[in-house]
Parts: sequence; C-alpha cells; structure tokens
Amino acid sequence: MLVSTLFTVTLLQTVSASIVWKANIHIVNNYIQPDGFNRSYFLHAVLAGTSSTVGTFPGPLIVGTKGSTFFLNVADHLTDTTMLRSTSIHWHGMFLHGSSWADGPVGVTQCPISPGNSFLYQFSVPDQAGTFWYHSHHVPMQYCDSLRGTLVVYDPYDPYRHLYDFDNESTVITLADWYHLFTVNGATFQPPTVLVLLQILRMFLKYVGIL
Ligand SMILES: [Cu+2]
Repeated sequence: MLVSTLFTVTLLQTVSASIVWKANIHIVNNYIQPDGFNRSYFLHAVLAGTSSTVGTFPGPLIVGTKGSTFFLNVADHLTDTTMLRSTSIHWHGMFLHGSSWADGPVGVTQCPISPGNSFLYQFSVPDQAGTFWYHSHHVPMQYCDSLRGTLVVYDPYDPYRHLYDFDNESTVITLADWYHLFTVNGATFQPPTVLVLLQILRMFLKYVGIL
C-alpha cells in the first residue's frame, strides 16, 4: 500500500510576509497546490497565516532577536470537519527555559487549542540565535498537511553580518515533503477500505511512519 503512495519533495521558497516576535498566527483550512498538482478537491491543507481566512505553506516567517520575549498568539480557525480541528504549535529547537508550558506538545505540556479559541505562547530567547522552525504538535497529520514554518532569531552582535548582502525573508528556503494523499502518523497512505469494528473484537492497529 505504501509503495504506491505518491509524494513529491518540494523546494519551497517563503514568499509570505514575515511576522515579528509579537503577533497573531491564524490556523486555517484551505486548498493549495504547491507543486501544481491538485491532490484532491476535498483534501484541505492546514495552514498558518496572518489573517483568519488565508494561510500559506510554509507558514509565515517569524522573526525575532536574541534576547527577545516572543508573544505568539495562535488562533484556531479550522473548519474542515473531516479533519482534526484542534491544534497546537511547537517551537522546534527553542530551549524555553522557565516556560516549558509553551512548548506545544499536546498531552505533554498542554491541551489542544479548540476551534474558535486561541492560546498565547510566551517564551524568551536569551541565549539562542539562528534558523529554527515551528510546526503542529498535536498529531503528525497536521504537520504533514503543511502546518509548519520558519522561525529566525537574529543576533544583533552577529560577527559575520558584514559578509551578507541580503538576510531577510527572501533568503529563507524551506525543503519539505508534500503529500498528495491523506497522512496518518507522519506517513502518507492510500485511503483504506472501510474498516469495520465489532465491539467484541480487539484490534491491534499499527501505523508505521516511513519518512
Ligand atoms: Cu519539532
């Protein structure tokens, strides 16, 4: 089944506007064709954006400065009832000293954000600089269905700054898998035949990620 899975590795340059360390991030459903292939007319992507109706893949670039405290309010506007509508965001690589509650993993540090609600992630970055990323940390499906983006922390005392002519949103390149099919547990799969569950039977279902 997995052998027949179609997917592409897509080079995506961030063209969406960047947002700074204090912002609202809206999570929305929309149809996208990042590689020109309309994977399905009924299969939404899960996107981050700067408005309550439009999102992008990758999500908006988030920019801050070493020493900043980030205030990122994530608002859930997900509408597709055939998909998971709750969400959360994990700030990948951030140490989150003293603010592990804002780390994002559902079931570990927080409950999911429910549709129509928001969650304010607040964390300081006193001692890190570089290129990081953020992604859904609810279940892997949203991550693979495009809820991910880049987070850049600039060092105001970067000793190599004089070597760059440009260092802005146009120089961020994201390499990502983009799946043409449903995602389950981090890997794509063909929509299965209908699974009939009987109350008297116990089933050991095994989903295997092969990324
Ligand atoms: Cu991560």
